[in-house]
Amino acid sequence: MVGNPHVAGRAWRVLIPLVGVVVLLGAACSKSSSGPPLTTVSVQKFRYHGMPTTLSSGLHEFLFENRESLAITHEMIPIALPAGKVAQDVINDAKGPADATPGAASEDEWLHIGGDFGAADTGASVVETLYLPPGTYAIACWQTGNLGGQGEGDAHAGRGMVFQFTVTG
Ligand SMILES: [Cu+2]
Repeated sequence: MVGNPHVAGRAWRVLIPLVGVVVLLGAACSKSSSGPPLTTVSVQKFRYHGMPTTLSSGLHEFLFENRESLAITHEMIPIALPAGKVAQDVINDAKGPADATPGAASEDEWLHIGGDFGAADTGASVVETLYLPPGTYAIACWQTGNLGGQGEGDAHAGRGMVFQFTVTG
C-alpha cells in the first residue's frame, strides 16, 4: 500500500507543518548563537554547581549566582592550573583562616586569568565574559566569611570551594 495516493496525501498534510516548525526552530537557534555561550554557575553550601568539567576554547559568558540560604559572600575566581597541579592543591594551600600561612593569602600563588567577577552576596548574581584558550583551569573562592555573616572563618577554597575544568581546542 505504499503507492496509495490517499495515504501519501495524508502524510504530506502532516509533514508540511512539521517542516515549518523545524525551519522556525532553526531560525531561533541561529539567532541565540550569535553571542558567546552562557553558562550558569551557582553556589550552595560552599560548592559550585553547573560548571561543566570540559568547555570548548573561545569566548564564554558566565552567570554566577550565590544561592546560599544564609547571608555570605562568595566569588568565582578563574585561575590557570600549572602542569601537575590539580584542584586539591588549591584546596590544601587555602586551608586555614585569613592569618594562616598560606591560608587565604594563597590566592596570590595562582595565575588569575582575567575576569573580575567581583563577589556576590547571597541572592545576588554577577556576569562575566572570559576568553579561554585550551588548558587546565579552576574556579575558586578565597572569601573567609561564615554562613549567616558571623565573623571570619577559613578561606572557602580551603573548605573545598574549588572546581577544576578543562578547555579543549
Ligand atoms: Cu566563598
